[in-house]
Amino acid sequence: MTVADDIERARSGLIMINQAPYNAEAPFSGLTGQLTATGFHYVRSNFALPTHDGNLHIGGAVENPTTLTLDDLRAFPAVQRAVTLECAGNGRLDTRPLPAGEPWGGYAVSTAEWTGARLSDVLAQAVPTSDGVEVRCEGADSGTYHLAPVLPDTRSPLTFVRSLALGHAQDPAEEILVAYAMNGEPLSPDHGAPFRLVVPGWYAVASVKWLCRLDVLTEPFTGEFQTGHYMYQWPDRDPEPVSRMLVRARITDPEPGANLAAPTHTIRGKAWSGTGPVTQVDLSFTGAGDWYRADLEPPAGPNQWQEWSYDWTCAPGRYSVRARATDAEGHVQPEVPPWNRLGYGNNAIEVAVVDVR
Ligand SMILES: Nc1nc2c(c(=O)[nH]1)N[C@H]1C(S)=C(S)[C@@H](COP(=O)(O)O)O[C@H]1N2
Ligand SMILES: [Mo]
Repeated sequence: MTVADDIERARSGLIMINQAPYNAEAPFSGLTGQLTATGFHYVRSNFALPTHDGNLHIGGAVENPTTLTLDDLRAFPAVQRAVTLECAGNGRLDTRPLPAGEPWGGYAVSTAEWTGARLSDVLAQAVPTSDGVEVRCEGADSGTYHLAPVLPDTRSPLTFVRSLALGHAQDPAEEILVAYAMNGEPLSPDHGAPFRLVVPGWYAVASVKWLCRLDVLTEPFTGEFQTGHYMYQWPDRDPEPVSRMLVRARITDPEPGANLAAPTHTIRGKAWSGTGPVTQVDLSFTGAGDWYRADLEPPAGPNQWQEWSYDWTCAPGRYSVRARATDAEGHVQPEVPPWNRLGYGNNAIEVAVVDVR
């Protein structure tokens, strides 16, 4: 088995949407369980797979610049957490007019169990100085951006770099991980081997893969993947950075195009939000008007999707089944995708057309 064979095999369960760089959605079954198996976890990479020399350099405005290896990271207290990651472009295909960008349907979302060191512990060892404001997080991947032909502002060679507010990065309660294991195995090349950030609650662009440098900055960071891409460019108001995941529900049973037998079916799904637990999921079957409260499971952990179900009594006919989630901050899914130039954050209510015979 060569490395290339291993990479091919790891991809075989996914729905590929771009060959190089490799981008792929989870299959429908990636959303049905409480966790997504690694082979079904979506992959989103802006550049070709990089080589990584195994070192994590920590510098910038710190008292103890340091270089950590995988073994060093394993020596920190380990945190194991299920975390729902969603690409900010998930659902782009359902927005109109259709923006440029990866044509994600609705399956660029998955939940894996990640193990790693807390970023707060890793930074504490380097001792950020008091004038630090952000942490610049660099991936080992770089190159010419694959969408440069349609997005002229990305024509020069780029490296994948993001930053986090220092207070966010240093807060142990946020449980930001420098993760080295996914579902109990070392990270695969596509998911950021040998280690990556996992930033719970945030659109997964923040979860820098192939992490190779952390630098504490005394000025806010600007860069293509921070202030160019991954900005909501609204038609009618100032741009805003993509940050926490917007509240959203997905239907996982019935499958799309299902033809169900009357008189009953248990509808199931997932719901998540980056701004607190989901507190309510409502279902509708007819279009405008009727909403019925689903049974919602409490969160199995602070950073993962919740399961919901609804015992539906159904007569033969065609139904437009919608599931609408509300979170603890009172955010509710909109009917219409919130349009922005690059097609981020489409959390519009899903409409599943279901035939009952
Ligand atoms: N270094 C690096 N990190 C990255 C990316 C990337 O292109 N390069 N893509 C980001 C985006 S946009 C997403 S949605 C997630 C996807 O993580 P996954 O491939 O493990 O699902 O990784 C993020 N981290
Ligand atoms: Mo993403």
